[in-house]
Amino acid sequence: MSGVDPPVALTIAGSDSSGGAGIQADLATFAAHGVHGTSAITAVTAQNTEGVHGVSHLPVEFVAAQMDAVLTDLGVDAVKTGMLGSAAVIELVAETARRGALPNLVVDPVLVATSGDRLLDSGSERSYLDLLREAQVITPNLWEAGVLLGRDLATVDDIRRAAAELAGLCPGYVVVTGGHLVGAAIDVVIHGQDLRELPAARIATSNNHGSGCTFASAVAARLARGVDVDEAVDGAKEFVRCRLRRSAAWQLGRGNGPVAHLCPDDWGDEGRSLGLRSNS
Ligand code: PXL
Repeated sequence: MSGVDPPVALTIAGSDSSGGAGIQADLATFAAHGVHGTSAITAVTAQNTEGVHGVSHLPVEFVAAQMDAVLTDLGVDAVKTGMLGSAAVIELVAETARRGALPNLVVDPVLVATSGDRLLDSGSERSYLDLLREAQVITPNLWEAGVLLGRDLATVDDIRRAAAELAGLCPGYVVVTGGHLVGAAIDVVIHGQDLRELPAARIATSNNHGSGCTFASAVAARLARGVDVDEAVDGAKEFVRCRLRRSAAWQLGRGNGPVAHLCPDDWGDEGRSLGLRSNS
């Protein structure tokens, strides 16, 4: 990156036609951080706020072609993965990471949509374990952590134990997000022996579609800007809360509406475009 060039981030993820989650959320989040967004699209979903109507997977070779085209040319500073869709694509990403080609890798292990619809071929969950080993940060929510570990999680104590177990599988940072807890939305962050809890009052809204993608992309964007991991996680949480507050009363669609990606504050000076201020 030269002095005038923006940092560059790559998202490897699926398209969400409703614009709340997936590639659409990731690119909007990168832009809000002053980070140039690039993408390798793994699948296209036909979905709205009520659910997923269909999924069309791209051939794994074409996912690889998109990744190669970007990685060999643009100088990528951070990479975020979302919906990978199949074991073959998960293995492709893990293999590319093992070659050292995916810097500052943030893995959001997307398994199911907010609506409960599956976003990963059944039986492919185990292939995630290989990819977790390569990540600098993983950001499963309560349900995803439960699927990865093969049991249901419901309480903050469950999250603490799950995060500690996942830390045994991922040498990077494990962030288990508690947005689906009943009560306060407590996230647990573990790196090695260090455990931190990030408590936050719940923002009462059903417009949370895309909040997980936005969180993981905000972490990746901050890493691309050279922010350290703890600070990136804290800032990303505040960034998502700001957006959840902004869209809390929206009535877009009949189901779980999108988290706000339009934030007029981002259009101000560069300091504000980093989303480091939590204007609501
Ligand atoms: O929120 C996870 C997610 C990721 N990627 C795509 C999605 C969703 C949720 O609906 O549609 C494409």
